[in-house]
Amino acid sequence: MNRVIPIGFIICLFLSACSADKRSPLNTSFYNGQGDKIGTATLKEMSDGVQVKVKVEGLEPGPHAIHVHEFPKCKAPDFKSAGNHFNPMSKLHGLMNAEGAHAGDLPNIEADSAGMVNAELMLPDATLKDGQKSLLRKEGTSLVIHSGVDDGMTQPAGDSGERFACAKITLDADKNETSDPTEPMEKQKKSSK
Ligand SMILES: [Cu+2]
Ligand SMILES: [Zn+2]
Repeated sequence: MNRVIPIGFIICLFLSACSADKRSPLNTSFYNGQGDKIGTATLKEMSDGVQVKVKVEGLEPGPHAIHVHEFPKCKAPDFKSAGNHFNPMSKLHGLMNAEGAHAGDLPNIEADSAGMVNAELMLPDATLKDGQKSLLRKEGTSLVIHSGVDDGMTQPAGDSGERFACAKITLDADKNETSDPTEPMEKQKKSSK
């Protein structure tokens, strides 16, 4: 179970990218269930949380749920590998829930009639620095866009429908732009050869 610690340490050694200033802004890419890149996200450490800029195309027009999920694993086609919502403070789901919200909960994004999104969101209970609320703690986390809408209330995930696209939030997320989404474990094996 504790195997994640030495692996994280080894990845840090290879990338020498573990100092806080290299963590922000952090760029990553969204891939859909067919493995096509459909957009990008840029995460930036701010005084009041982490800003998330999302640029995506190829969505159904209308609102879509988007959340930070707990694992940096975007395994197509269903992205179940991303796990539940990022929830370090053990709250309930939903921005409209009195006992919420998960630190990874975000307002819905709205795709225009061409299926494009250009949104600027905020994660007030997250950081890119070290600590319990860090999006980069352990191996990292991920951003998931759903086919449906988050109702802000229903447990455990707002009745948001299928997972349509996924972007890893890891220190090396932007170093892998051109290749297929790869699991951190596989990447670590390759780079140690
Ligand atoms: Cu989600
Ligand atoms: Zn949630």
